[in-house]
Amino acid sequence: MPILSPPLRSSPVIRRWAKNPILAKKDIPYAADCIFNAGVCKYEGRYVMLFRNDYDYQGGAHFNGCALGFAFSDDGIHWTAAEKPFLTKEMLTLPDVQRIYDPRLTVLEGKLYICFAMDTNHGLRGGIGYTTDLTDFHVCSLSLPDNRNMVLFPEKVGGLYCRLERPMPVYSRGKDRFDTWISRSPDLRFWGESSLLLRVEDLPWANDKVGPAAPPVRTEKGWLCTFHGVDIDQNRGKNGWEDSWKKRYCAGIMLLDLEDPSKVIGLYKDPLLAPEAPYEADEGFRENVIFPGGMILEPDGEVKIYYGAADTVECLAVSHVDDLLRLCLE
Ligand code: BMA
Repeated sequence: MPILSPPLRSSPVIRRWAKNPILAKKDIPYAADCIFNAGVCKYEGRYVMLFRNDYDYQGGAHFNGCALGFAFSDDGIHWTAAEKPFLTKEMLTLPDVQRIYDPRLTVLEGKLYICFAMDTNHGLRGGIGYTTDLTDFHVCSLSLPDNRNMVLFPEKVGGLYCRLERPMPVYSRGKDRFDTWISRSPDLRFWGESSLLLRVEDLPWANDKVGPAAPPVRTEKGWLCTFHGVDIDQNRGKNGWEDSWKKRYCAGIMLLDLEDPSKVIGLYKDPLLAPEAPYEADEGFRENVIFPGGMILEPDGEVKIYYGAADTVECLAVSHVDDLLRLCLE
């Protein structure tokens, strides 16, 4: 497929892993169709990934199944999926819940937290939970509708826990025009002190939404944060398995103040990663989607960024922290 208009290109400082995807349906020992939008962290001596698995495709935009599954790795590159899913639709006991998806992982005070999106019959909620042994699941808080793409900072800032999120205001902003916010909490349960962080209009390449991607990573210059930015064009037609898919998702990068993360102190004005590779732009359920959910800063400065491609497979791209900081601050 030709590059979408307007053309958007990835930054030269980031390199896709040559053997992408790093995880796909063929790697999963149970029912799976699309493996994507994973959270990734280092936990108890290994790399841990929690991926989204949409399965039992019914045509159009509909999958009967949506599950979350763990995979593990010693190097962050080669992954082995657990034998069974972590959470399936059938395991959800609340009567109102339809599905839980798009997990993000943060190790905070030694505990493995999972932020997630939850569709209910009465709106879309963002949630924060944790697991103690990779099998149990405890929910700490659920937002009011409509909110999602929550990510937790890996430590308290100024004595409070912090999260980024993307509420979905409809009445004040028109239909689809969603921005990134930051909120704070004394206990991970009650959230407030919310403020607007990054607006769609801050990005020349987005016209639809901007939301948190991987949980923030501490660097000496600030909190390094990826985000997703979306542009929509009504002239786009067939662009995946559905009759039409008109959006494009790219990854962006910014830097937040270490002491006060409600301040953006650096922002790269172009996309960090734009859909270009065949598994991002030409194949899969929704083409032209890059949706990062995990970022790991290695001791030697390498940064691994994990992202869902085309809502179908999980991929890896690598860069160096100094290059990413330069992009944000130039
Ligand atoms: C968003 C979410 C993501 C998905 C993206 C592109 O609204 O549903 O899970 O990757 O759309 O389809």
